[in-house]
Amino acid sequence: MTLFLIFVYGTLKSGEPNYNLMQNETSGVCIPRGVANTKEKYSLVVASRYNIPYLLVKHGAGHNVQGEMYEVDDAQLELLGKLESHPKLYMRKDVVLTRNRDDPSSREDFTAQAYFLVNFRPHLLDLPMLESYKDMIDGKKYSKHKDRDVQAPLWWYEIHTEYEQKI
Ligand code: PCA
Repeated sequence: MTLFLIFVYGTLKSGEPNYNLMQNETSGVCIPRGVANTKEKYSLVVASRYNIPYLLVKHGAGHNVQGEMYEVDDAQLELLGKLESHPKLYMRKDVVLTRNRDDPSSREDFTAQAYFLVNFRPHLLDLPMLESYKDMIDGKKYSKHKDRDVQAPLWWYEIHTEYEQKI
């Protein structure tokens, strides 16, 4: 069985709104592998009407973002891909991580995959950049898929350059 190393930085982290997807054993294999930070600085912002966390693909600004690693199988990867609308909205891409950032003697770099926002609108770079996501930061509460307005036209234009506003 092939396993993939995934870095989660947002609602899939333990204690956050979609963490249940990482625990449900019927969906697929999902083994916790500890915490890590991105080796490069990235912009992690909360955006859109639904207060969703996005890791922007451009690096250099922001923080060494903190997240959790999981080893997942194909079935779990497919489940996560659906949640994140990969590859239309988020795109899964390699990211270099550092474990034990605070202890240089045992520091270790390795690569995992994370869900990035690639074609992001430039105004996202003006939002507060987080080092570590938590729901309700600045009073912004995440809306789960089931709580979103299914009648509303696609809102992806708010954050993604490849989508237009439909009135
Ligand atoms: N879920 C994925 C990407 C953003 C989100 O909310 C994660 O936690 O990594």
